[in-house]
Amino acid sequence: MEVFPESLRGRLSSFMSNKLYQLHNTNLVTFLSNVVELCEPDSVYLVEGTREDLEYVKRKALENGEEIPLRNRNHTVHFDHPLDQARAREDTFILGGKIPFVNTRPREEGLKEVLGILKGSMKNREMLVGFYSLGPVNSRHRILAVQVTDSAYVIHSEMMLYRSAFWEFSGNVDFLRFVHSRGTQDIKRRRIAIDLGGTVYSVNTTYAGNSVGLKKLALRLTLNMAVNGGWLSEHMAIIGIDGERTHYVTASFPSGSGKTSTSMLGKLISDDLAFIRNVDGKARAWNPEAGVFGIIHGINPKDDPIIWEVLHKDDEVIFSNVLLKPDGTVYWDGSGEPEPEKGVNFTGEWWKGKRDGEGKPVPASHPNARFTVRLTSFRNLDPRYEDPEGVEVEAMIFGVKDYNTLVPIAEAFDWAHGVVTMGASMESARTSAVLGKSDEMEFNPMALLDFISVSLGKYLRNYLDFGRRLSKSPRIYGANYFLKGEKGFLNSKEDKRVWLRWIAERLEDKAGSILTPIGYIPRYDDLRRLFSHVLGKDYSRESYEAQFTIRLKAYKEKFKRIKDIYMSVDDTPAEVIEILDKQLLEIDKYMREFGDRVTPSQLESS
Ligand code: OXD
Ligand code: MN
Repeated sequence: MEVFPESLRGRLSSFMSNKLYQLHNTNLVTFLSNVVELCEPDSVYLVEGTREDLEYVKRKALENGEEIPLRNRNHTVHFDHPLDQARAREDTFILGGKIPFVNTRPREEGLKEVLGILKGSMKNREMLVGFYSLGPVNSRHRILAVQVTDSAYVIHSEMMLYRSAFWEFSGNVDFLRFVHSRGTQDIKRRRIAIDLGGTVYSVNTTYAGNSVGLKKLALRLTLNMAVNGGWLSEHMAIIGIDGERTHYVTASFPSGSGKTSTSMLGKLISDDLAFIRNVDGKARAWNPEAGVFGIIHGINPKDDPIIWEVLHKDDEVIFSNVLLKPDGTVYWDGSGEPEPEKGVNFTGEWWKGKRDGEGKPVPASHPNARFTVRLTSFRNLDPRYEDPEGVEVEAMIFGVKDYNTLVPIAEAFDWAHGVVTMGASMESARTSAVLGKSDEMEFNPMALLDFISVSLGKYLRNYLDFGRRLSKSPRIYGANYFLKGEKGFLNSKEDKRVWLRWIAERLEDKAGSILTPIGYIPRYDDLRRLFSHVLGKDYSRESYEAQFTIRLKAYKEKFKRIKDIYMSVDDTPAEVIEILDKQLLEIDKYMREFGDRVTPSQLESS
């Protein structure tokens, strides 16, 4: 490499130029020069990830008003535009041909538009460049990524959420590319354009789910890489649950339906994302991230003691879209603290009783308000999160928010049954993490529908094959923390501890099960023992019968809906339809014998 193109050289300090030069990475220089020519920043700052860099980025975020300091000097608050409080489904698209369920735009047209909006977007601003590794830096499976942005908040978040890896970019290594500009915050011109070749462009948005490239934008790229490479890139937590020994399980839940709280019940490896590979016949999992960008609504000291502690000690926290109180601390709904009279929130000045233009009450904090923290702040962090070979996955949980149908916990008959009837059949009440109405039931296979970047058929083919190639495939569990009876929720929040312990005991062949048409459910005696042992609670036979009655008719309707969906997808593997048909036949058989519902005691005695 001779000299850098003038466009880039003229914007770098000699210190930065020298650093970049030492990498000898022509791919990187070409990429950065192109972005500079497009976005026209005043200057470029390369963020290696040192203490000084962190101080610099934090100072920038405060100076340009992206973050506001709080009374605790390690805490800040960030606000996103009132119309930019969640992932923007409508404005996010893959560049390329049509894929069912996926928002796509013709490549040339979509690219031209987003590049047009990005043109000159960084004038009078500094362009920050972050260098990261998805996964442990020393892992042979790590994936390198570069974030370019004019937002110090984005880089500050990434410095907490990802592993910095500047010097790993040495030589002509390749990397994923994320180009972001706050733009003018003209929400009508918000665009998030995903080029599966390895680049994502994002503009006129600051909400981290749309702007922090390495999180949900990278997921579209890595999912595509995984499907083509025979591994899995999933929207899953990874946790170690204790029985006689630690068992690692993954947990896939749509945003806002129990994933973060579940990951706090065990040894924490990941709260949101997992890369899973076949290593010598075993499924092994890594967390591509090194921090948590979690929903803060409802976090309270009783139900979430670990997160509460993280948010109240002296470690670094970026709060977003909570209420900033006049005393320089923050408040969020569901914290159990009294609602303040006034403060500042995502709509500006806020007071109790404030209404928006349409007369609707404005909550003190947004339902999708968040916290950004490092994994190392959690006392339940498992040091193996840095294991370059990942942890072995023994079980996978697919969980949904379903008020009417699914039992709290069930075990699949086998890999393919679990993948199809539990993972691929997920339907869940809509989350506040995407813009739009909450609580509508949505088809959301593997909690991934928002992030899928290939056709569902191809995705499922890879999933089924992945398990088959393992010498021992993980067991699969379906979970639902939200089942209701006539008088409301049938379970309390802490019951999930029991379900996890039951899974551990299943893996150790200690707990039994009852065969049902939809999988195996726990036996009453085991649960009574576990409720007493884990929660110190008496577990009544009535509670058990109510929670584990199989609502055959509702299950049947659900699987019919799911089958219709998969029938409409061209490339659904025949096996998926066969398994759904078999599932439906099995339910029919029980319906002929028992009617619309069958209780565990009927099943036990039949
Ligand atoms: C997230 C999400 O932020 O899924 O994790 O929305
Ligand atoms: Mn998520």
